[in-house]
Amino acid sequence: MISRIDLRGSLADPRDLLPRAELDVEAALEKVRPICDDVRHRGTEALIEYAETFDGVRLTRVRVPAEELYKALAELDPKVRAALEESIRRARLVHRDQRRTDTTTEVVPGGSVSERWVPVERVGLYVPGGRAVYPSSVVMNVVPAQEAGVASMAVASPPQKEFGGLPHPTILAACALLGVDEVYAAGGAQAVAMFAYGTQECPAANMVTGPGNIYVAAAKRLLKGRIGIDSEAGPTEIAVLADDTADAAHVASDLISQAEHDPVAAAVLVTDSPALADAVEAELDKQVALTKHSERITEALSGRQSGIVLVDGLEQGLRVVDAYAAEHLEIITADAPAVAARVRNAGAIFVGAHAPVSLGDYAAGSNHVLPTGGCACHSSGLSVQSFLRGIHVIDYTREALAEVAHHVVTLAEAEDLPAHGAAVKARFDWKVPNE
Ligand code: HSO
Ligand code: ZN
Repeated sequence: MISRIDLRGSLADPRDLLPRAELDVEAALEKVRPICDDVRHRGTEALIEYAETFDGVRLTRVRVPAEELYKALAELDPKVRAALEESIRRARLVHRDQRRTDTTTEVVPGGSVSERWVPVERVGLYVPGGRAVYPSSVVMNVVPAQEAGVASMAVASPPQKEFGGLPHPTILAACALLGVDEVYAAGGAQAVAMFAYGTQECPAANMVTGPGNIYVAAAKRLLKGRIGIDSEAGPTEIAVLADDTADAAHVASDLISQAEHDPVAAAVLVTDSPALADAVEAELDKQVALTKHSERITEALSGRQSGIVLVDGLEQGLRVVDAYAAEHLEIITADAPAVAARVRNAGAIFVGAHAPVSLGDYAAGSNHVLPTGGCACHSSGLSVQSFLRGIHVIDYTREALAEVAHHVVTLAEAEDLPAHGAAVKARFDWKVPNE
């Protein structure tokens, strides 16, 4: 079912040999542009019409009444509630520690530059509602925003026919558990446009985060600038770097776990052990047949974006996983912490035999909104930092300015911007010290 790529002895750039699913966000742009414009001009009325067209529900309002959130929480299965509470508790522990402290650097006596970390004022968090229902994504978006100190936040999730036009009750319950009471029944590109432009019911936000389908990604690309975004978030990916110490059944179950998300999800095993490769392949055949979503898992594993990659040894294995820059990377080798420490590109690294990706999806304390599509070579996952802006504060006395004024004037002249220099000269009656 899964293809094999033999890189042993190969000197080629692994990037060219490891295929990825292509997502044509550009093509979706043309579809979402009129939708976003419509929401911009007609607001709630447009959102209600799109809910009818895309979600098959007739809404009278888009904002979910707060009573519905508390009702959903009261009706939530106590086991799910306990699990979500533990997930929230762990995520808070980790994200609280991410908060950067402000810095002040005295450049010269009387001249300092500070960096003040200030939270974004208002954020919109998008929670998809398609193939799967992800209350865990509510946790992963809300917790870092709250720990960053974001004062105003709203959640949007598609209206569900089966629940009378409300978002899924588990999503509503998760919002209530987290203390978020501003929730909208809006999905797709129209939800992103609602946050970007604001509507009669929903004030515009400064930033929108959260995963979504290709239309959500396209709307984020289109409206970026007008509104801040986290990332475009493509299909999920797992890469496993394993040697002959790994348990083939566990490796196979981890690959399957992320293939479960989507027929275009990617699962890649990189190993120097042909015996492990054979054993994992056999395990995949065995386990996929027994799992609930075997159809889409089979599609994901047999797609050109997935494969078992054979390498000469760990050194080449590390080069391959760095080139791939996976959203999730598991290291299941001898001395896994040492190997993991050498990885440069990954959204998140799961170390050793007892840290499967699904632990991170729900309850490790880490965030599961991570860079996909190779973006891990330049971007990070969602964190407290995503919701903060570092503002430089420049504070110079007359004496401190005097000391450097001639350099400012020189550089302004070198750039043929004499008015820049004049702004400094004027403060010294046009007689710049040291000039
Ligand atoms: N693996 C997904 C997150 C998730 N898994 C949510 C289960 N629920 C992307 O990191
Ligand atoms: Zn997952």
